Amino acid sequence: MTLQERLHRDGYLHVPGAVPQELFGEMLRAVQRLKEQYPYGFLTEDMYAGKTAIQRTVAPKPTDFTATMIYPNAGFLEPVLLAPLAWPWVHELVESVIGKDYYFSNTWMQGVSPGIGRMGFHKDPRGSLSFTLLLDDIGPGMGSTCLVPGSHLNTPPADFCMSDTQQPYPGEIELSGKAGDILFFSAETWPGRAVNASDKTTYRLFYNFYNRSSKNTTTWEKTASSDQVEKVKASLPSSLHRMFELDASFTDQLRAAAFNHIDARDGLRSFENVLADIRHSQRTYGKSVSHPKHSGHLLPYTTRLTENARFSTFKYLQHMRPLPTLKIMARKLLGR
Ligand SMILES: O=C(O)CCC(=O)C(=O)O
Repeated sequence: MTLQERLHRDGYLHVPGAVPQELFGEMLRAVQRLKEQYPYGFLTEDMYAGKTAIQRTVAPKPTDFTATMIYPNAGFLEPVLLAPLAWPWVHELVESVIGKDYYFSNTWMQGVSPGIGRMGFHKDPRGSLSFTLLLDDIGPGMGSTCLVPGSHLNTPPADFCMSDTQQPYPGEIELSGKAGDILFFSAETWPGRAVNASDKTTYRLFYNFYNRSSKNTTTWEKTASSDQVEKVKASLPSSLHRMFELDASFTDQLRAAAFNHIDARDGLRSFENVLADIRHSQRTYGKSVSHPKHSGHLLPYTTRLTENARFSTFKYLQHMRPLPTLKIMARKLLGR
């Protein structure tokens, strides 16, 4: 089975030893510089609105709202951290999921200190693919991403299926491995984060890509300087520069020329969204999601993960649990 087939089947893919040793040494030195300069990371606000991240002066506590140490735009601060963006095999995998002509949407480094609890299972908007690069050897229970394999197909948002999304779920796995491993995961799975029960802070880099029909901006558009963006582009082959070129009006064109998927953009926690998600799935599973007018592009809020799958409304509904579903319905009725 090819890497692509495994990614499409499972919704995630572990690529051990992905980073050549010499490059990894350089990346670790860059990471060390970031840790020395910003030992506790940053507090971020709405990056899409251009809000500048604030450097933290004290270590976050496990009980803090943002308990992990985040280094937004890490790869724009240290371009060597974006070296994996130059690798053709990475692009083959990204393209196999979100089509050609995607852009690089988000990148950050994250430190998870001992004692930090789980992040709840959720779904993120359709139309994207992410990977993490492990900067430490991270075994189970050491604060890595967890997810339920196969949950990218025929599943409602996690909130409808679990009475407590913070609790472990049967069959979940952790995206753990050795330093230098890369782990892809789809936003359509149920990802979350495992507890860090070890005595060590573990660090990972995150990279996220979007197809142009699903989103028209990035976290770095208003928060990285043009110098930083130019430096990153200069470190990559010119054929890849398009990943850093944004054009909101083209996204509008892609959306306007396609049938309306806008209502099904993600797995938000509302009942309407689940109904829209079912309609969207019925219209897209088992069919080509290629854009009818713009070659290489996908329909808004789709990925190629569903092209060879069959949607079963029965299977989808079977995942839902009565109590959490009733709670969500009650919140809707009470207007909360
Ligand atoms: O690994 C993590 O910290 C959480 C990953 C995740 O759920 C996400 O990026 O959506």
